[in-house]
Parts: sequence; structure tokens; C-alpha cells
Amino acid sequence: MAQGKATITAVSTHNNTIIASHEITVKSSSLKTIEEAKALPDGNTVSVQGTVTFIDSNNNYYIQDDTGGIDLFKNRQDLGLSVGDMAAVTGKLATYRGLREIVPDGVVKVSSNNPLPEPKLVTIKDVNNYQSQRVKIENVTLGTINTDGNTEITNLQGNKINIYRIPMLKEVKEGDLVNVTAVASIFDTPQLRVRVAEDIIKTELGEDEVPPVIDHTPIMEGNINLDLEVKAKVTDDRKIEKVKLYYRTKGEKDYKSKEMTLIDEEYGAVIPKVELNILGLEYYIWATDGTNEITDPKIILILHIL
Ligand SMILES: [Ca+2]
Repeated sequence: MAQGKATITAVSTHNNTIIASHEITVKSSSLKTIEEAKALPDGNTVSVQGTVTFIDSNNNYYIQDDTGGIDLFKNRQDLGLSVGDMAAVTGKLATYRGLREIVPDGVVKVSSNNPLPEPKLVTIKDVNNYQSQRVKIENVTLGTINTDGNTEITNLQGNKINIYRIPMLKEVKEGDLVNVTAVASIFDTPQLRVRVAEDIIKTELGEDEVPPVIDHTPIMEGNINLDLEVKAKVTDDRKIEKVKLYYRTKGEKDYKSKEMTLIDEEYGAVIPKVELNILGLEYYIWATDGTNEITDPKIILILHIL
């Protein structure tokens, strides 16, 4: 029964002039947003409505509403939907290799030729937060193209993700820097599904205008009898070229510097204890992406003899 007002009429079978009618309001209380539906565990029956954004050769139908996306899949059954259709679906929640799905019992095409949701600009690292939604990933290098399997793409920071069964490309080739519009999917690990060749567009890097970001918790005190390790998270929209630690004994004119090296996602350098002085230590961190430089504010560290 559709959402809205409906009238229930009862007619006596003994005397058909005896009629009672009553108007009821039908609320679609069972219709959930996709995000609400996905918050429920597998096995629950849900009803959602969304636009079909991608259909693969196994008849996985990805649908998306304003809150999220989900895959419809029932034994490779043709659900009679096309990309751009608004589909109302009821079925059981399931998960396959990390992908949340609805196994549909009933599918209704509400309308056709709807515009696809605007892809959300995401990074490779957080693709899975947008599972079954349309996403855009910018400035990635195309790996070896494999239309039957995985095509790896790599961003400027070196993070990688596969495009599964990439469409045959015309304008773009291996090694090109591209922007990719895709549906975020997963098969044990996150992957992308690209609908048409036109969703992979060649791009060029403009001038790097965003300096690195230094995330450092200042060290306020140190032990003069121990080597002092200084660590910082340093990130950039493109690539970190160099990170250095500058330090001097308080009152000295010149800074000494040490390159900070990346270990476990943090840049670090060690000042040997022989270079520490009871007068105190001033230090700051400097980073460059090759174009833009940044320094973390100067810190005066008090050293103690313990
Ligand atoms: Ca930069």
C-alpha cells in the first residue's frame, strides 16, 4: 500500500445498504534511509529507496540516497533496473566480503532517468567510509590496465587502491595522472567500480599552493642524561620532501639541524645527550613539500639534571 490516505469500506454481506467506512493514514514507517538501514545487523528486513548508480556484470545493483549507498544482489538475478532508475526495495540485509547488501524480495521502479548523485571528493584512505556511494578521487596515477581484474591507482602520497574491471579506456593510458569517478565498493579490501570510460579523466598538477601541516606536541621538559627524541606527524596534500629539526642551546646564536626521518607515519630525530645543556634547549621543526615551507613554532625546552 502506498504512503498517504486510504479509505477502508466494509459492506454487510447480509444487507448491502449497511456500509461503514473509515479513513486511515498509511505511514511508510518501515521506509528507512540507507544509512538507517545499514545501521541494522544482517538478517533484518528493510525497505529503502535510492537511485541506481552502477550495475555490474554479476547483477550487483548499487543504489544511493542522500544518506548513503548499498548494493542490491540476489543470486545474479536481473532486477529489471537501469542506471538512473529510482528503486524502492524491500529485502534482507546481508554482508558479502565486507560489502553491505540487501537481498531483495521486492523491487519497484519508482522513476527513470534521474541524475546520479554528485560524487563526493574522497581520499584513497577513507574510501570505505563511503561504501556503495559515488566518489571522486583526484590526482592518481593509473597502473597497468586490466579490464578483467584489478587496475591499481596510486595517489601522490603513495596510497593505492584497485579499480576492479575498469572499462576499456580510449583517451587515457597507463602512467597517466587522472581523476577517477567511481562507486566505492569492497571485496575484503576496498575497491572502486568505474561505470564508463569518461569517468576517468586525464589531469595535470597545478602549482602546489598548500604547505605541509606539522602536528607536534611540544616537549616541555627533558632529562639531560638521556638522548632526546623529537617526533612529529607531518603531512601534505601532495608529498613531503624534507623535514628537519633545528635546535640550539638557549643563548646560542646558531641552530644545528638534523633531518627527521619517517618511521611509522611519524617523523623523528634524536638529539644525543652530549649535545644537551642545562641552560635549556630551543627547537623548532621545519618541513617542505618542495614548493612551500612551514615551521612549527619555536619551543624552549627546559632541561633538568635528574
Ligand atoms: Ca603541498
